Amino acid sequence: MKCRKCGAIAVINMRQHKLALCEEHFLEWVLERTERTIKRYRMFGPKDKILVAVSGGKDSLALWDVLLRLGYQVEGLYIHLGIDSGGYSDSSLEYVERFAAARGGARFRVVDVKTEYGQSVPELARRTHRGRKPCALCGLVKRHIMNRVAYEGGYDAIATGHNLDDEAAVLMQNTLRWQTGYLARQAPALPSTHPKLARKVKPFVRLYERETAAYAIVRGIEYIYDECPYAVGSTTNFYKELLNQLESRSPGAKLAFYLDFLRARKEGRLTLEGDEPPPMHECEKCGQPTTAPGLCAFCRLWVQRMDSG
Ligand code: Q46
Ligand code: ZN
Ligand code: ZN
Repeated sequence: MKCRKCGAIAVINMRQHKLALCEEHFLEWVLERTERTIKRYRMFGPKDKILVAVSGGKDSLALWDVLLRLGYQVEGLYIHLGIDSGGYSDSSLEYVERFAAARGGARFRVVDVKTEYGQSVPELARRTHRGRKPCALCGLVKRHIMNRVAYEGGYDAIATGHNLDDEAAVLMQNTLRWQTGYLARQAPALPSTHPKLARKVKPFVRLYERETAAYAIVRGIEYIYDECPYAVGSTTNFYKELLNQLESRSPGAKLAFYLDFLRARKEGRLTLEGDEPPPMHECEKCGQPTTAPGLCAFCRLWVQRMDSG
């Protein structure tokens, strides 16, 4: 297979785009496609300060690399969740450190949940969720910390490495259950709904997981290969497999599924409940915006922890 641009040996063949590219032209293509996505959805500009949430995995490190190469003002945030008695979280942090060191000390900060709040995410889940999978809780903790760090550090946007496979799987999950509230919030860029909440953006939404992985490999980015142990067997992974079956029969199906959803919303052919943000209050304890008066869901967790422990 040859590169369509220069005729050299191709490193990737993207059937969904009918495009094969060599190393050099593939890297260039990823940069251009990400930049176009950032502009199309008005994610941020060169003057904005971006906080990229990094997990040590391929998507977030590739995103950090792309944003640095595109010249954006970007800094990393690693949230140490204390997964697997620290083993999984410790080794993913090492990948983040190595990545930053290899880029002349790219700036990032670390928030250690246990050090800062007294318990790791699995410990907190054992107490408050009776040992059920910590994912729902983990999502809540991560969102709270990202919002706090972005607000305190004066960042304009929080970027995450979600790729097309992630977004299409969530879209499928939400559609099968007609979760209109969730569907309404599923967007490549979520505007800020409160002065204390930064914009949320996903610059990789138009890249397949296979493409972000290829980018990381071609760029020589070392990343944690294993998934978080709690992700194994998750519903999202099940939907990803289903979509991959569809994709192999019909290349481009995944991309069309997601982009047609965005288009239908933009053109007003699909209106969803939840389009209007609910009124916000500030949490009595941490000051972060919350929909209900009193304590926010994050602060309630720790109060609950003390009661039950
Ligand atoms: S980190 Fe946290 Fe994920 Fe692990 S505990 Fe679940 S939500 S699976 S993205
Ligand atoms: Zn080429
Ligand atoms: Zn709070």
